[in-house]
Amino acid sequence: MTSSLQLIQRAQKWTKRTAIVSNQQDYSYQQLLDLSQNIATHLLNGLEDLTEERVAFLVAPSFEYTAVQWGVWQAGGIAVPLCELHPLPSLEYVLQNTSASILVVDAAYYELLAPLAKKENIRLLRTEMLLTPIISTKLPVVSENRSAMILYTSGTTSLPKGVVTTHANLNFQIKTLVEAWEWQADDHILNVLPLHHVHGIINVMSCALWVGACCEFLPKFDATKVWERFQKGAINVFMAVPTIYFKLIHHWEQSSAIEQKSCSDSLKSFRLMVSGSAALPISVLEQWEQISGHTLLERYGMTEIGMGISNPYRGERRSGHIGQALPGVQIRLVDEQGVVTTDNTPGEIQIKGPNVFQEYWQKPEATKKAFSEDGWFLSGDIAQLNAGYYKILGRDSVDIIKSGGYKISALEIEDVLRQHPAINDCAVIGIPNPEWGELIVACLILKGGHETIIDVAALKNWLKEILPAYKIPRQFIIQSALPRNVLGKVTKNELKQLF
Ligand code: MCA
Ligand code: AMP
Repeated sequence: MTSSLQLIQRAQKWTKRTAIVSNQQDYSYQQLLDLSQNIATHLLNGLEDLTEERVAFLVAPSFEYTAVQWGVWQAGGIAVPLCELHPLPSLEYVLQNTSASILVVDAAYYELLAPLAKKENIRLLRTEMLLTPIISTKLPVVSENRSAMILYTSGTTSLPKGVVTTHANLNFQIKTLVEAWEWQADDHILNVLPLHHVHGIINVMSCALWVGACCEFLPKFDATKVWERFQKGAINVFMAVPTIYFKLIHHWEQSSAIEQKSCSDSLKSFRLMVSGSAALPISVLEQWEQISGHTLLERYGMTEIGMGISNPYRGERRSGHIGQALPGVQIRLVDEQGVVTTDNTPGEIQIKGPNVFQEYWQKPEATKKAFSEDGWFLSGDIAQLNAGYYKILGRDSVDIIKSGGYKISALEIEDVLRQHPAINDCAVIGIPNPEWGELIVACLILKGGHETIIDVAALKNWLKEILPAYKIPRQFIIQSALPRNVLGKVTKNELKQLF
């Protein structure tokens, strides 16, 4: 059966090739097509089309994850991948916010989510149940302009917003990278990234599947396992956030000289190594160059736009710079007066093109605010063009933190901290850190005064019930008051000096 979706249609061209390696098993494109069709039929459950119903799924990175995603799309649903690291309140927020009607979960999460699914009247399905063969029904025709996926991203509001992309957006996001980075059918990429963000879903998994290449999954990042896998051969493309390269370098440095040589030798046959999602420190770029002989290709993206700017695959990869606009993507820099800047003058990165998302889920006001009157998406990142290469200078908001490649809202953490019985007020900031990019830290004003003692371990445990580990502050200081400007706003840059 031919699919109306390009990514899935293309898979018919190379049915015998290996699409996915997971849990030490190879799965062909034919197996992926068959299972995803089976899953679509299960999801439809007699309906002709899910007509953009939201299908949330909590499935480990694996062959099954990909098949569920393709199954949702073929059934006409919107894919809402959930994060395995999220505690129940974060999962509940996404399920309620999207009004998901179906939730697919691996067996490990069934007990946790069954009561919530019952409460929200969501059809709960175990992943393994979707594997049982079923007589396939006719699948709906899904046009390119229909919504395909909702990913959650933090911003300058407390709670994350759902970013809705259409199939046309995703196809374009994939195609521009396939062209720019010369993806080939013989490529074999190792995915160590979580699959609820663009980096893992689009740049790694979907680009590989677009060209008939192979995507191999590790269930989660582990430096020892990554180096072991590199040494076994076959992998020739790798993409990760700077924190991961930092951790791989650290592991290499701890190894014996023989081990180091073997690790470095294994990278000689690689075609491409990419870094993104956060600024790549020049020290990491240089150390990796020494270890691997590769100059990391740094690129810039956002959940709302996929990738927008990239250093070239061929040609100079300039350290400390993110490169040039990708094919078909328009970029301009605009200063505080609304004037488009010229070379060497800072401005906000604004983006236009078929890559740009459709809307924030059920947030028309936020969507409107995210665009200029003439239709450019306002990134909030400040950059400057230096002799043909963009360089990121910072962000227009101190309330957005990038840690480990995750975008985190300081306001969300502050709102949670203020619910703690001992905390009167607080301010959360990110401070520069070589490993994590930014480290989350918090300044607390306690109800009992600044001489009160608070059990930090207990506070962290309390936070872990509500927030994922990567959003938990790593350092706390107690003050009697927060520094504020004449308007009463906390002066976070001043606060940074305290840490
Ligand atoms: C975890 N830990 C941290 C942090 N995260 N400490 C400080 N800061 C953090 N941010 C601590 C944990 O609490 C734990 O400590 C220890 O580190 C190990 O935790 P674990 O979860 O195992 O960490 P890890 O596996 O080493 O995680 C590091 C990681 C992960 C692999 C870099 O953060 C990651 O997968 N990041 C990628 C996120 C991503 O894909 N971003 C793309 C979104 P303890 O042992 O004390 O408890 S951006 C995007 O998609 C746009 C479009 C783009 O441009 O790409
Ligand atoms: P997210 O919302 O998780 O998609 O994160 C997008 C943000 O990550 C961007 O707005 C940038 O602030 C940041 N980012 C992505 N790539 C880079 C890069 N190469 N250098 C600096 N910041 C980056």
